[in-house]
Amino acid sequence: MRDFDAVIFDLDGVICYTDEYHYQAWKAMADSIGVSFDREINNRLRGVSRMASLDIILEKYHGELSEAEKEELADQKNEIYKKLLAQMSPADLSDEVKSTLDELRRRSYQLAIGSSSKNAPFILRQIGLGEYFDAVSDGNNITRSKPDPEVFEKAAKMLWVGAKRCLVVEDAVSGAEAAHKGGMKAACVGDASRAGAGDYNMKSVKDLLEILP
Ligand code: B16
Ligand code: MG
Repeated sequence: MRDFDAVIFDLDGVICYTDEYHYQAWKAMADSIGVSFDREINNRLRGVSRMASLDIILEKYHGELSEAEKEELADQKNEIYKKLLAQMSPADLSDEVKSTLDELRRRSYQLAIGSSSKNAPFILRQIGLGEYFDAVSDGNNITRSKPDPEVFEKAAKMLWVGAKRCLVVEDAVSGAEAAHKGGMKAACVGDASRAGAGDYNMKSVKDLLEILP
């Protein structure tokens, strides 16, 4: 018997890469209020929700901001970010990721997205995967961000698959932690793989084909 029935993919850092766009957009916002922001701080924002990311950036801000002012700054960043996302196209989906997804589908696994991003549906449309997944759980249907397991639990529920039968694919340590808290196993790439945060720590997404017969 196989160990899993469904695979839940994180989006940013697993299916495609939008960190450079996040960086440019946060940098423009930070510059506008005179806060220093660099790639090291940007790395801490991986898998973190938009408002929690803003709080990290504002650690260097000397002053008081109301909740409304913070919302305004987050909106400002998101408008810049969306303009950058509009440049994305199916060419931003690698052959490796697409062929791995297709092969997993051929092997009859259910495939879902579990992303913190509220822009997930837009990004998926941009890269040509708008109608591809059996379920999309993202920043629009959750109230708690990773490492809380909510986003993955909701994806499993949409698929009608129990937590133990789901494998989560993540690039962020907080995402692997979220999978574990939700009673799921995690297969990691990138940062999370280097940190040994997964039950499987992979070199790249295609290694899933060894884990999932
Ligand atoms: P948004 P993931 C995450 O996506 C990003 O890694 C993180 O940097 C971002 O702050 C978060 O989405 C929220 O994104 O502002 O578009 O709602 O890795 O969970 O797919
Ligand atoms: Mg990610």
